[in-house]
Amino acid sequence: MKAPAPEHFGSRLRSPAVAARVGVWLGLSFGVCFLTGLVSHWAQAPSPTVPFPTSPAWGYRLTQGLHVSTGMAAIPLLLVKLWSVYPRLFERVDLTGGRRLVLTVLERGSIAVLVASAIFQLVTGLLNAAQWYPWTAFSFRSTHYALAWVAIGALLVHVAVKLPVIRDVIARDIDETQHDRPTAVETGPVSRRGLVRSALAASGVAVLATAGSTVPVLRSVSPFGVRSGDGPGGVPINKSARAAGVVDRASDAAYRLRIVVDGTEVASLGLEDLRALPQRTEVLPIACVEGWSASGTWGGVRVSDVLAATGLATDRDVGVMSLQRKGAFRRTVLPAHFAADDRTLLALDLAGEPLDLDHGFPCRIIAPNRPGVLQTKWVASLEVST
Ligand SMILES: Nc1nc2c(c(=O)[nH]1)N[C@H]1C(S)=C(S)[C@@H](COP(=O)(O)O)O[C@H]1N2
Ligand SMILES: [Mo]
Repeated sequence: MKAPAPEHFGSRLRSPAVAARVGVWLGLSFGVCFLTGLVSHWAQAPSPTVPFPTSPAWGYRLTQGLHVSTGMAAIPLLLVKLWSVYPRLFERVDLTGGRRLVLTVLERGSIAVLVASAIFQLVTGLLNAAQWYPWTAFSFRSTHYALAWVAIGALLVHVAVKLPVIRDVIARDIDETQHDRPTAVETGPVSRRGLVRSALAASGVAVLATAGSTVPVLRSVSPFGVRSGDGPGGVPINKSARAAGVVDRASDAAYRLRIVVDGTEVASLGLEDLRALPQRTEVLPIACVEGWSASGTWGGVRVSDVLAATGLATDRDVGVMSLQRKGAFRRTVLPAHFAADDRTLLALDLAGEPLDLDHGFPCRIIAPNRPGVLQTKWVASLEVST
């Protein structure tokens, strides 16, 4: 069997005119996805040099919704783009001459890295948004983050190398043949313009099919919005009390919230003690890193009031320990400025009802502009170091 050559691929649809146009949209999606990904990484960092802001309260909901939507949008675009350029894999490479050799190696190498890292990012992101974690060998967050830099670096090199061609074909009519391979003659039922439009339409469908998990009015058109269904109080449930293994401890009538300073318990508050403190109501979203989000009306006590009730100031980071014994999210850190924010609650109620066991009963953290993963449920203790 002989390897195919570029002339075996006759379709006129495969042209720089198409690749560049789809590429521009793909580049935009990747750019927004990368920047919003950086925001998410920053929001989850335990103590970043520049503190993550507590306002606007809906900020993370917006950026993470954009992150997952632009990632979804990129999937059909990447497929069409790869389809439109892959015959070039079979091109014979002319390796004579130093300058050309360097350029070829740079171009081909950056494309190999770009394609591999782009596919890796979209596949792992998609699986994560579907809450399916088939990997055990590596941490999703650190790998997805590291590969994002690889992908964006390779993308910038690729755009720089291709810029002259991109500018030229974008300036011309899409059907111009200036840059086509001489063998590209075949015409079919689909025009180039039609192909680009279909790619964009497919991308729009991919976004709509998932965006319902963030935008309530889109729910009916989102068959894949993983958590588009409602949980108690109109907020979906991410991990149930049973799955977290906390049913007994969380429903124990003898529950007390422990306040710990430098490793020693200095006070403890029962539910009636918490109810006796000033009660506040805040409308704040749960915005999961997996892309879904939902707004809730939370009632409860300010974290700063709880600390003040035991004589503590809110000028330090507050460790939040869950009743959950296993799992990465059982302990989180509420940075000092989050703990001090008036909207940051130890929530006892959702939508006017006591918290459901699955939403974190007896109490949970709910803070503005905070990734869902850090909104710790079934709080066992608040811990401060002096
Ligand atoms: N203790 C504990 N708290 C947790 C989690 C968890 O697994 N354990 N999951 C977090 C994640 S990833 C999200 S998105 C929110 C979801 O809150 P909800 O289930 O009430 O919607 O809870 C967060 N709090
Ligand atoms: Mo989450």
